[in-house]
Amino acid sequence: MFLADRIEAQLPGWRDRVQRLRGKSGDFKVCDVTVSQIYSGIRGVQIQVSDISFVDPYEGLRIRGYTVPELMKTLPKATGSEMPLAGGLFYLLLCDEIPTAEEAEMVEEEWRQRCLIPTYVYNAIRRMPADTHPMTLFSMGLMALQRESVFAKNFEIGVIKEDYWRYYLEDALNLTAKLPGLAAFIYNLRYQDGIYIPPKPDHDWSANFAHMIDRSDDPDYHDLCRLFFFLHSDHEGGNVSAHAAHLVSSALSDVYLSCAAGMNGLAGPLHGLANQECLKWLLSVQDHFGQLPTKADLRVYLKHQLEGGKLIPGYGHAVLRTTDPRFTEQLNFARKYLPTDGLLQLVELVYHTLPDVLKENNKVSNPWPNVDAINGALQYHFGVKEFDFYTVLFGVSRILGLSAHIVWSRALMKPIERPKSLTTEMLEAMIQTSGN
Ligand code: HAX
Repeated sequence: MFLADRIEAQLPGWRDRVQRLRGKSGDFKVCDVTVSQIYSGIRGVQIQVSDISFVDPYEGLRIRGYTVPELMKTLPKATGSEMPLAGGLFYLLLCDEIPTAEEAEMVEEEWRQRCLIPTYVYNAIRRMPADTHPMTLFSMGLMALQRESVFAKNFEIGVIKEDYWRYYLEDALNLTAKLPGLAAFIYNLRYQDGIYIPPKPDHDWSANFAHMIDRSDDPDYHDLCRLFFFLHSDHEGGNVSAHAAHLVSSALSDVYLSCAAGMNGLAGPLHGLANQECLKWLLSVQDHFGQLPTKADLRVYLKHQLEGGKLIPGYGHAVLRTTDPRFTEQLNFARKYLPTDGLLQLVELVYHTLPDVLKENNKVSNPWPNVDAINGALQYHFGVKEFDFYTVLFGVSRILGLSAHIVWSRALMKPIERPKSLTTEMLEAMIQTSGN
């Protein structure tokens, strides 16, 4: 298979490089860990290597070395669209090179061949109570699909460690192929009386999601899906979902089990759920003013909110120290496609007002918008108004990145992760002995 061939060609070089680092520089210290870092979520401690993506505080996300604007220009586009094909992005994540249009289309074709979801998966989801959170249904769908794992079956028979990644790659392709269909099934079951719309063979992966939730006649929404699924696909290895998926896969849990673990992390309010909070907040500002406020009125309102201890969702970031380029790309989309949408005009006005107000508060490390400051407002415009579904959309996209990381972790034969914990008493004794 062409993706396996591309990865295989790079493997000897990568395995040698890691071997050399471990052999020659095994004792080299990357960083020391402080007590406050231990007590604040191992924040900033560099604990793993990922060559797939990196978040630079001032440039934002780089995938395989390319910035978001560079990728918007260079990734192959969907037919008749300016937006990237998800197939080309997945090729880049896995193979470390910008694909040709033909290679991107080959991944899309692989997905078309593998997109059928077994009926038992639908039945398992249908049996859940109607008010189950869509992210729980999504995670359950991934777990139900685990029965199909090619790696788990071959591991039972016995395969050599050097080849594990081949089966992980098969699982990654089989799983990612089914994501638009799984998400659309959950959306239709929860919000559209369980309608079923089969995928179209001439649609790309992203556009098929739009089609399957009955947005066939809206090419602009197809483009938004292409943009959204590209922008949310990866954000290096240290965030909760990436780290959870990586950790679980290190126990040789297959791609389905590992990505479900990642999605359970993404479902948390401090991670993937932030986008729905942001939209709720924007709507409350819109309600408060009744029309687009002046900058001066908005400034007074925002200052009042911050003085009252309100956390403004969509602003700030643990790593970024600039406007998230994923926000900028979505703002460009809004300006071009939806220039008269009142909510998106409010997003832009907040962007021109809030950072200065946040800067006045010295404790905020980053006053700039993150990706969540706009993505809900865009979905809302196109009638996808069910807030609790937004994290599923995020998950569909993020599994592209998670599964690519996992395939490469097995290709480089990374061992099981097993850090060590210690007791408070031990920590106190260590500090006392050191004389601090
Ligand atoms: N509004 C008000 N106060 C803010 C703020 C904001 N948007 N961002 C940070 N602060 C405050 C913090 O609450 C903190 O106050 P305390 O010391 O009183 O606790 C102080 O500024 C310092 O925080 P920080 O160092 O700037 O930020 P952290 O690295 O601790 O946290 C967060 C980063 C993204 C969690 C934070 O900025 C935040 O809560 N923002 C709003 C929620 C949000 O947009 N989350 C989505 C993040 C993107 C993401 O990962 N999506 O998946």
